[in-house]
Amino acid sequence: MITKVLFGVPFPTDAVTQPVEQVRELKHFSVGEEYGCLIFTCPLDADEVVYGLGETTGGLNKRGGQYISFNTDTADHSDSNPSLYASHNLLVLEKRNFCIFFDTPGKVDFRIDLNGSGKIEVICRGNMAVYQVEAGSTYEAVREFLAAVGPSYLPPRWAFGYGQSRFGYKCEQDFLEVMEGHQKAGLPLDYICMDIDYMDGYRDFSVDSSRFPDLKAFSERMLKEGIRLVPIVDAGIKVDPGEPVYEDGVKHGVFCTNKEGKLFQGGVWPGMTHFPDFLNPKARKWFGQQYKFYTDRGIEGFWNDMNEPALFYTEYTKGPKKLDLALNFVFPRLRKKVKERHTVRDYQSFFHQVDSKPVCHYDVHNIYGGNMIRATSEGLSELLDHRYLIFGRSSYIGAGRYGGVWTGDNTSCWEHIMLNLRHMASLNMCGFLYSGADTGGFMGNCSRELLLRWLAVSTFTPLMRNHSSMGTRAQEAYRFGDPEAFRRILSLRYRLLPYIYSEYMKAALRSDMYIKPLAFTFPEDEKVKNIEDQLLVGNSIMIAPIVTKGATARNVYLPEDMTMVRYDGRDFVCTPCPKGDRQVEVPLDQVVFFIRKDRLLPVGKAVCNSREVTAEDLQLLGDGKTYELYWDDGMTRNCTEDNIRVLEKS
Ligand code: MIG
Repeated sequence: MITKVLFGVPFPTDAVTQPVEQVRELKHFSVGEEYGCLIFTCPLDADEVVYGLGETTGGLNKRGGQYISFNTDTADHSDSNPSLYASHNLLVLEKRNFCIFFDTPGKVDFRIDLNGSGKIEVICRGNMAVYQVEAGSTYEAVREFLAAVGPSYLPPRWAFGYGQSRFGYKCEQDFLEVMEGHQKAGLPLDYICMDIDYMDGYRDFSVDSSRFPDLKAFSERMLKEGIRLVPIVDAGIKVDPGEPVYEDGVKHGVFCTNKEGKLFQGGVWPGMTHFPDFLNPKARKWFGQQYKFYTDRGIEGFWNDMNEPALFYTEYTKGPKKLDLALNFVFPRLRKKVKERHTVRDYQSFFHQVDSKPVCHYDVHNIYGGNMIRATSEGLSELLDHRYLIFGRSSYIGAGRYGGVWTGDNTSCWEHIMLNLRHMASLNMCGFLYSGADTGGFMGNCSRELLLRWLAVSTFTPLMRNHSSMGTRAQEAYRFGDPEAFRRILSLRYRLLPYIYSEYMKAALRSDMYIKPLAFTFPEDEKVKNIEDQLLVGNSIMIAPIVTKGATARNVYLPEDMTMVRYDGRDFVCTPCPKGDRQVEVPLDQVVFFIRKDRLLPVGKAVCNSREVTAEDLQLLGDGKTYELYWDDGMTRNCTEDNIRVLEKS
């Protein structure tokens, strides 16, 4: 059962869309007040596991950490950093079959058994709703929460293909090279992302015509080869008198204002920009309509970046650049402090219009990014009559109805494969089904071994995109010598596509998670509670990937009898395995995963593009009897249970 408790008059975040009964008391948590803040406290048993918080650092079990919801553009994804790009204020108390959502657009400080305190403390400002769900199991509690949030975003089928990206692709030639590189090496591909260099002077809704003389013709040419272009769109609109998008935005009053009542200016890639007031429906509408620039040119997939919003400086904190660099060099710590102070000041210095009243950005900071995704999604749903791809960087719970997320600027290191796994499970609890990390890592140089192992993990995440930063080693799968091992791993993604697509769509239609921790399915098994490197993907598969450098084998715990599947690039070798621990060899060019007891896994043919994937002649692996397959044309908006049919093992 889901109920809510109000503290003051809550700010409407639109996170929860279904009606929820209001009650007076919170379960499990007591509430105090100090220095104008609310403090929610819940004592924890020694063995209690706490899940949740979506995209945060730390373990899948959040115990022992501090997490601050305050959307931040940061490349530090280590456990000592309390804030990443998103705010997903949901805690899941596994032992109590209970989850609780602190629905406030401002900063929230979560201290979960911090320094062995033996309790959860949540500190934030009032004027908020707190939602709580009690159910017969943890899994049911989360599903009831997801139902209250509302149905997940539905991407087109091609969005489940493999995507290639790099901060540094500039002109047509670069994109052709990437396409041909994959084709020549026999590697599948569905889309290539266009990073900020496609734009004219980093202006949204523009293209550099010296690099792309005819974007429409180019996108059509790529599409003939099955490759879609997926441009980036940033939050800020360049201050640019005389330029139509800018002038139109000014004319329609869609930008945030400053203390003086003028349009606020913040420095990002294009130089000074105005920030669309995504909290205002009129501004969302305006921004969404601008995508016509791309849809007119045959483009139907996008990523939204810098929507925390990231600020390099503002009209109030623009200091001399040289001094800033020098300070960073000599006193990096001091510079960090100065920056932090600037961030607060910057976010306090601009305003939104909510119901015709000014609202300080700082107080509603965490819902800005998600509302950019919403603006994009609502615009595209008017411009197109079928599904489109959209994923963003910054988000708040509820944005999962409008699009997906990627987890930002990670690093080419082994720890971040683990972080990727944890994020997937935690994001799914918060309604972000379409998600994934920069496969291979964004910062730093990726090794062949790391990329192969990472691809073997991303094979199971809805968003499977290889992305890296300029200045790092080229990371396309054909750049590491003999591509055979990459071909083997990537072919698995396309052979599993009918399953991945089907499980995703069923999860979305049924307020379910696509990826979940083992404990959600095996609540009685004490051993699975702290397993973070094995996850359930859909309802048939358990994965247990290699996440350590140099390892060629690992221990896997099977909570029930399962079928082990070894994919060597050609055949699926199935071995029945009894419940319990097992040492499993996984050579670098293979993927091993498990099919659950009494379940089936449909697999298709190895193809090089999602348009060649069909639901015909699927092979059924595993010891189950039936499989419910969701299938449609991959584009229609008419996604219902009617598209599900039952496959039987003969
Ligand atoms: O300030 O567009 O997270 O994926 O390649 C950096 C350039 C801006 C950050 C994104 C990253 C993207 C990069 N962007």
